Amino acid sequence: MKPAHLPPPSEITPEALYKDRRQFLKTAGALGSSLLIPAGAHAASNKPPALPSFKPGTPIPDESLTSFDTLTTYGNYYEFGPNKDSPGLNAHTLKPYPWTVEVEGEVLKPRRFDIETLLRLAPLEERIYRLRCVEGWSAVVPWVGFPISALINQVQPTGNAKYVEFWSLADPEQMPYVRYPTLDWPYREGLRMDEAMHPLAILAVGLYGRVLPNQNGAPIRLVAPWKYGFKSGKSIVRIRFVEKQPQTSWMRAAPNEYGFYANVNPAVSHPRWSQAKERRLGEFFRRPTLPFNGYGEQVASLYAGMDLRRNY
Ligand SMILES: Nc1nc2c(c(=O)[nH]1)N[C@H]1C(S)=C(S)[C@@H](COP(=O)(O)O)O[C@H]1N2
Ligand SMILES: [Mo]
Repeated sequence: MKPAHLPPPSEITPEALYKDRRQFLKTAGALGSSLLIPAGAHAASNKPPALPSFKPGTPIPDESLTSFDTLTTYGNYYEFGPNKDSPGLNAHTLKPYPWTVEVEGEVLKPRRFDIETLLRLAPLEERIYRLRCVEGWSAVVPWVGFPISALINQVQPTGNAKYVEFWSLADPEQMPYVRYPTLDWPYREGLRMDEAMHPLAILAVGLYGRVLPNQNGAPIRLVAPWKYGFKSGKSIVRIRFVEKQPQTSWMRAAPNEYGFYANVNPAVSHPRWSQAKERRLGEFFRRPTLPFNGYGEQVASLYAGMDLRRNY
């Protein structure tokens, strides 16, 4: 069913596609139409599914995308090692297909979703977001995903659901560094319910128009762009609704350095360095860090009346 003029996805360089937006849109449309299979006909497979078609994203004015090569060779995924190049070098042992996500806790309709279902739970959209790591580097990423609110609405949280926990996979067979106690595995993060329901918060299933590379959190990961990157857990296997603010892996590791909220805030220094500036991957000069990573207009109201120095 794949049009003959298209190379297999593994041979498409995402940046080449993006260089010619029109060709890219044609390609995305063609891939989408090859997916006109009856609903429910999918079978769990160990091969990456084709990414369903998606609505193209809106570029951020005056920002260029971080290259696909940079995004896949520099980052943090401590389950695969301690260095910035560890995820790119080691994450090939992750097996993202088949995959299921358990959604449970304070919900009326707990449910286990397989990844094929999640890929079609809601219309996919491209979201071009800034990503700011607490370490002082940043990127501009063309994610493909859907608002977490679409998943939350399906499971119907109870009135006791005040927070959402996101658990990453922790399998020493696939993730060599889970054998070391560098963090309290599984990697756990969380959002307050209203943060998770915010339209900017997405579950990403793709990057640069293709399924997520392993090192970026295949097959599904959180993206909350107004928070430091560590809030956005990769390779999510469990989403749990709870009443009390959950402990996170980073709060356990260093409570004075990493708080629950972790909103990007240039005015609050990390205990060991300033957060006033950041360096975009691939650039030389540092630029000022923006409050809420530049998304203040959309999200600041979530924190009205809160002391964001205390709630870091
Ligand atoms: N499971 C898991 N998720 C994780 C991490 C991790 O080590 N393990 N690192 C976080 C950090 S510190 C950052 S900055 C982002 C990086 O995402 P990227 O590599 O896709 O840019 O992933 C976050 N999600
Ligand atoms: Mo980070």
